[in-house]
Amino acid sequence: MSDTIAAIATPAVPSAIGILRLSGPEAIAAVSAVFRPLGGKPLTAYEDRHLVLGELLGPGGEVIDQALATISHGPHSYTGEDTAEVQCHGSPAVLSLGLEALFAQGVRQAGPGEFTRRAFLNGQLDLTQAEAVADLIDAETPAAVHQAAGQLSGALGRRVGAIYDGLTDLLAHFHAVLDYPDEDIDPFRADTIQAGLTGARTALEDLLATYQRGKYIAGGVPCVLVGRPNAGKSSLLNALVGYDRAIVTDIPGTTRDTVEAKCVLGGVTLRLIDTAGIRETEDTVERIGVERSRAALEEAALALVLWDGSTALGEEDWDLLADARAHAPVILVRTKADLPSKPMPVLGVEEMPPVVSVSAKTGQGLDKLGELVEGLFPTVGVGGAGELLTNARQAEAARRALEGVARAEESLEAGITPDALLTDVEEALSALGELTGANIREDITARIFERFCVGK
Ligand SMILES: Nc1nc2c(ncn2[C@@H]2O[C@H](COP(=O)(O)OP(=O)(O)OP(=O)(O)O)[C@@H](O)[C@H]2O)c(=O)[nH]1
Ligand SMILES: [Mg+2]
Repeated sequence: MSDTIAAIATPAVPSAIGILRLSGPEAIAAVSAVFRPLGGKPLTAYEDRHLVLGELLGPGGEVIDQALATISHGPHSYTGEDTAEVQCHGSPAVLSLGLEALFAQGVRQAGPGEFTRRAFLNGQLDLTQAEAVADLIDAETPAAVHQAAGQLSGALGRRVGAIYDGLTDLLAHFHAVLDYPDEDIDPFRADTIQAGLTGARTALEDLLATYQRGKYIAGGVPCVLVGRPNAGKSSLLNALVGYDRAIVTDIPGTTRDTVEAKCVLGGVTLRLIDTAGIRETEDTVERIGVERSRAALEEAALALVLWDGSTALGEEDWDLLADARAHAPVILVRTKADLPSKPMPVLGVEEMPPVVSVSAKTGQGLDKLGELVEGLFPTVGVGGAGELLTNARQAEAARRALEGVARAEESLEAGITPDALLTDVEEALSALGELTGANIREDITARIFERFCVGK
């Protein structure tokens, strides 16, 4: 039996409404002790999920706010336990007094993600849905919202569940075969098993193929800014994130280490990585910086190659462009568009990446840059929202499942005994079980919920 937890579920800043939340066996009793409905009827006399107007009391029994309260008896609640919520005015002082009053009733402060963790442990959500809760809270773009909302409604869980069910059916065939060890696999069964394994493998390959897109939608596209010293990389980063994240000076070689910041551009979350300007240098620190720039380029899914538009494109810019294109899609960015510029270079169609002129100073061209980014990472009309793999944990589990199925398929073709196949399929099933949380280890669960905020 778990204890009763409480938390302030809204941010600690003055706002119109603030919410106190409780879950556990004493949740309803504790709230009833600190909330006095107007009209005299006790809170417990109201139906579940009915909003009741009343007075919220502080630790000394004094009235601290006029508020709304609601109760839900388990298992018909978010966590599956008895729960209660108080909506009061969003004053951090009111909320902490209210929370203190609840603590006086013997409930304790909830840890990060503890409500959702209880929901998962009580079978209200599978693990992919629980992860979707955190993704939804963190969502910065409409695409991220749609993915997380779909996942929360169970789309990914159902997709994985269908593969799981197919493999479970196959196990039944294996067992039938194993019950008659002296006989060869009857050809009918062998065909069914073969078809089932192939179907599962294809489904898993398709699922794994969604990871790249899902990862970019949920976590952002790693996007490196490269160019010669003074090209305007740090200035562009600052313009895109909207504050002075990186140091800007007119001294070439200002940025030494890589600087990261997130922004949303063209409906796409970018994980921008500003880098040291690339040039030959004798300076030890700067040389390490240049090495880091090249390493960042290798990790990037998008490279913005910048050159100072008030100068002509030089040989070093061309080399850098070629380098960048070997690693990632490139957008060529001509900077300082507010200054008199050299004519745009004329390039052959084939060697021409998309080009845009921008000014970090006036903001000119940033919209166009956004359109180009969106063109490379389209966010609308691509379907599959909610059933993409979005994090490394899910992808790793899906990969192990695929390996198990592929091994079983090869073994069957090679005529290996059914019990060997059985082990491989069981491994695949266990990996899929981890993905949805059906059989996940306690320590891994703890790690997943750590990234949640308190009150969720
Ligand atoms: N007029 C104008 N000046 C700019 C613009 N962007 C950058 N600059 C100037 O160009 C100089 C270099 O800018 P940075 O952003 O530091 O360039 P960087 O590419 O990060 O340089 P390093 O870190 O040295 O590689 C600074 O003096 C900036 O003020 C712009 O859009 N318009
Ligand atoms: Mg810089």
